[in-house]
Amino acid sequence: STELKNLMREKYIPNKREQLTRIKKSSASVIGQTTVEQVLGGMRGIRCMWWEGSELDAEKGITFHGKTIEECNRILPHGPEQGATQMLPESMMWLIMTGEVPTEKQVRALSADLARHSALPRHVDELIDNLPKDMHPMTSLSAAIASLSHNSVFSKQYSDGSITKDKFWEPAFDDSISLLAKIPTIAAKLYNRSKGVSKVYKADESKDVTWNFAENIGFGDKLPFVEMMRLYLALHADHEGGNVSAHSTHLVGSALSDPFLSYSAGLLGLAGPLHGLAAQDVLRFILQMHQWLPKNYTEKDVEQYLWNWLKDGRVVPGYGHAVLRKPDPRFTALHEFSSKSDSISKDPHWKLVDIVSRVAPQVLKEHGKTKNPFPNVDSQSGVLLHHYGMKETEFYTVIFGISRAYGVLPQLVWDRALGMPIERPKSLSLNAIEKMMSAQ
Ligand code: CMX
Repeated sequence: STELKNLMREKYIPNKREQLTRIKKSSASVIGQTTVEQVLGGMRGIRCMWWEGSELDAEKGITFHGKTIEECNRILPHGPEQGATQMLPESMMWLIMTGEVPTEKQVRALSADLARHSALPRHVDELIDNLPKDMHPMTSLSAAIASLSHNSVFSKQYSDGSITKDKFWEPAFDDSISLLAKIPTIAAKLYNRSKGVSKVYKADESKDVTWNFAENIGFGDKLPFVEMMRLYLALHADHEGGNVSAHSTHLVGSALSDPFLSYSAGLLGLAGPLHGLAAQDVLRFILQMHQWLPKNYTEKDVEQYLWNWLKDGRVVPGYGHAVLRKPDPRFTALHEFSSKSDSISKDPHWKLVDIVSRVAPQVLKEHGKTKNPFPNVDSQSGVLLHHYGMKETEFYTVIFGISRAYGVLPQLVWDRALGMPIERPKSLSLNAIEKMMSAQ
């Protein structure tokens, strides 16, 4: 991470600061208007937030500094093994932070650095050991990440007054690297603990983060699992700034809470069923449906199941999106990966996911409520983990939580590098809204 930090200091930050100064000169320019519908409708489409690493288009889906998932997977450095074809989350993080594609050498050095910083302080180990074993792992993950704040370089330097505002990004960068290095260790400890396994995390500096994580949770000898996990972690990293996990990290960070506290808040948002928890809900939904369906079921049977589900007033997990109006390209990327794999494409649960992805859009269109009847990333992701033997559905959002850190922490570093202020949008009561409406 030393090279990345030096490049940030010498090249990327001065350039971006210059751009900000230029923009601020005409910052009274109007780029949008706000309607009452937006204020009461979850603030959809209001252009009011700065986010650098990725952009979400309703039709085309996510791009990372203008690059599609397919492009990223082609040009970003892969794992160190012969024949590895999937981008690494470390590579994606470099792209998100700098806007440039790292070299293989740069990524290997970053992986090694993350391995070096992966050990947990004793108090975090002890905290986890004392949490109820049946606590949801997202609650435990968030608590453990918050407790890392105890060792935050940013908090320490801020409170002892040893840094000025233009240098805030430096300890924020160090904390972010430390968090990225330790989150797989925490996740692995939680996973192993839930299975009654006690294991000290060992990270090999010649391997990437995903390989080390897989090794520590007992999947290390299966390259197909590691490759799937690399793709999974890289493509869940960032989805623009307005989603709940990204926005809450950014918001809490704007109060100059350190990266551990900020991301702990982001994880708590990810733990909601309308956001990241959908990953676990989808798999449970698919397993339940599979049990209910007759042995030689048809698309008609699936359609019937979906209607029964909707008539009970429930949402179909893994479908719909606040911004997207087409199938999620992250879904498509995972679907393509699966279709090329002999073993996954023969998995009866994956086959059902595949059939649902063809049947559900029609049913949801007819149901007439959701603005986007297509599958999102969560409708595909869990079944892949399940296929490779990770049957503990509660951990699916934890994997999402490891990944999201690769996207939102670079933004937090940028927030500090450009001296972004505390966020404080204007809120309105219903009375105030009515008054403003009648005055028009
Ligand atoms: N099944 C049934 N109804 C759905 C639906 C679905 N998958 N998606 C949306 N709807 C309903 C909404 O509940 C809402 O109904 P009400 O008017 O009765 O409240 C109506 O359709 C309009 O909603 P929308 O504008 O299309 O969707 P929102 O922007 O409000 O919400 C989302 C987006 C993702 C929360 C929603 O589609 C949903 O609940 N999907 C299922 C959960 C899910 O897969 N979440 C994961 C999203 C990706 C991620 O963040 O990880």
